[in-house]
Amino acid sequence: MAKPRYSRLPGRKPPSPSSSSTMMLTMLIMCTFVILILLALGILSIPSASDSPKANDLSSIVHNTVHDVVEEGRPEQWVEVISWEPRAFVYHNFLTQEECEYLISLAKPNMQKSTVVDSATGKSRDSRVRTSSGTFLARGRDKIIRNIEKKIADFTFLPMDHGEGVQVLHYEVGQKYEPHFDYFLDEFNTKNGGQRMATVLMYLSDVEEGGETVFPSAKGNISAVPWWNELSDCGKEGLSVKPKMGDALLFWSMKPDASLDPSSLHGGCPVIKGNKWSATKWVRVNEYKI
Ligand SMILES: O=C(O)CCC(=O)C(=O)O
Repeated sequence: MAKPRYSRLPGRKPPSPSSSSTMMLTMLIMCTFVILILLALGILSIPSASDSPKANDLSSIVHNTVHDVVEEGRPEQWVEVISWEPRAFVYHNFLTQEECEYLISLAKPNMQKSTVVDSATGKSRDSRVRTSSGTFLARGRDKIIRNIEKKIADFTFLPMDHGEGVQVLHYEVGQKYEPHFDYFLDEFNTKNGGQRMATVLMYLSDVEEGGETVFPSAKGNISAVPWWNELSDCGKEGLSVKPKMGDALLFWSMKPDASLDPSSLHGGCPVIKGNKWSATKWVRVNEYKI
């Protein structure tokens, strides 16, 4: 009869369930202890709701920025969120001084009294609502314009061929553009490219006083902007951006669900002192054929 085989090694007892749970408890206590030490030293922090700025909390906008790499000999570039209703962003030093001067020099010989679109007929007409002068520069007309249009496409994430030609505007003292929408309410103007979904407004000059771009229906605490004390009375009627040469304001006329955004109502305040030059690029939902 075969004999049962026994191991010569001393027998090991399997761990009892109570000893393994004691080990786990000890490890848990040790981990908690380590986390508490890291929290006390400030190496770890618990995110709280008050850390993240609320939408429309304009007092936080100076911190709400994205900085770009600083190129040698070029002013710093950074993007600032100025509002979520409407969605609006300022890209500081978007254009160089040379680009601003180039756009003005191209436009100057062809400036004409600005018009507005009649929402009943869809046709352009003269109006006291808009007293500036302006002209269009054809899309892609030269290398410098194409380079600016490429920068706009990168900023907006919208294709270059969805953009209309840049419209250069000039406002003298007293000239203005009353609050209006950039989207159309007629069919005629949306045949080519569909609705206007975003606007990039580039400031080609500083303005000594007035000339702000104002959003009278923006939601939020409009007086919390850092430049509040520099604004004209018109600028204080809403969320305002003070023109500064080279800066670009991007705002959306449509919400992310593609419905029209009435909070995008905006206007150009009367210039009180100095001159205002700006360049507007309207970007459509679809390709804009030229
Ligand atoms: O000049 C401004 O600040 C506003 C211009 C504007 O509203 C436009 O071009 O649609």
